[in-house]
Amino acid sequence: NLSHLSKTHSQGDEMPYCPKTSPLIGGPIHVSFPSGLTTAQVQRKNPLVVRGGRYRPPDCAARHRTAIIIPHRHREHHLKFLLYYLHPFLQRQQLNYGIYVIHQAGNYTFNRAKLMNVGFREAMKEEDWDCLFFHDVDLIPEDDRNTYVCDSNPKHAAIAMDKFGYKLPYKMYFGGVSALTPLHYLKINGFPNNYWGWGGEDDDIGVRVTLGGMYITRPSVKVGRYKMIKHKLDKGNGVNPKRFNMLAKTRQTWRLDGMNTAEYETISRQYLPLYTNITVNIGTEA
Ligand code: BGN
Repeated sequence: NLSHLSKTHSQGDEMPYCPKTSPLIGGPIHVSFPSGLTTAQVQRKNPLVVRGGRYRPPDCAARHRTAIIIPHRHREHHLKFLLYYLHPFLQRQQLNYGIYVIHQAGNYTFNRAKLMNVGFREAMKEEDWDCLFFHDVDLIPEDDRNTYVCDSNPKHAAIAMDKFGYKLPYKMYFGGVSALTPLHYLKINGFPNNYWGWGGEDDDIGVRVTLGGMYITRPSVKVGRYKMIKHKLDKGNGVNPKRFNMLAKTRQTWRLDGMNTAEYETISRQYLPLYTNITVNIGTEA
């Protein structure tokens, strides 16, 4: 009787677990940005992705449930390329996954970290995800071996980005793409809600990891490679001049500001073919 080795799928049929290492994983991925790409094409290339951007392997029971959280505003063009690469990439890794785009409503200054808090709460309402990947919209993974599963400690995945010469820009860098389990996330009281505009919020999250008694893990520089889609600094996301002062106080503020204080109003939740789109009003700076 091998029933202890298999898991019941939603359809009720028994399936073996997927292998520990997916046989579909290759190595480096060639990333380019074809000019005529349309969302309809991305959909056609991913026939097994279902409503809301969900997927599970058709022939084995996934060992991991990963939610991808993407903060977003006015970057539809980038999103299309990210979905084009990310869906097949996650499928080759044989994950049970879902993609959530958290769209900041209005024109007030962008707040990446607060949108991540929204994404965490909204994704966990729907499914018992065991790993959350907090993902910039403009970063494309360039190697299949960069598996989108969590480690025993928070993981910084975007270790080698082309714009930094495929090296870490500095030792404590935690930006771009990072992965936490729900337990890691709650241990650090989530992310700060008060970083409006560009910069510093990722460093704050990195400091929280240490304050929460954990450390940052990373894939190798060969594997954690990303290509950034080139763009100018966005309108509505100017450099945050307060970031230095705020970052100096993280030790005093992290328990008072974070998951426990994230307030927002969900405007809509759309289950689109390639992702779940959550539009949210996150307010303005106090
Ligand atoms: C750092 C920013 C990060 C950003 C990286 C890479 C700050 C805080 C200064 C104390 N940090 O300098 O937010 O992700 O550069 O661009 O600005």
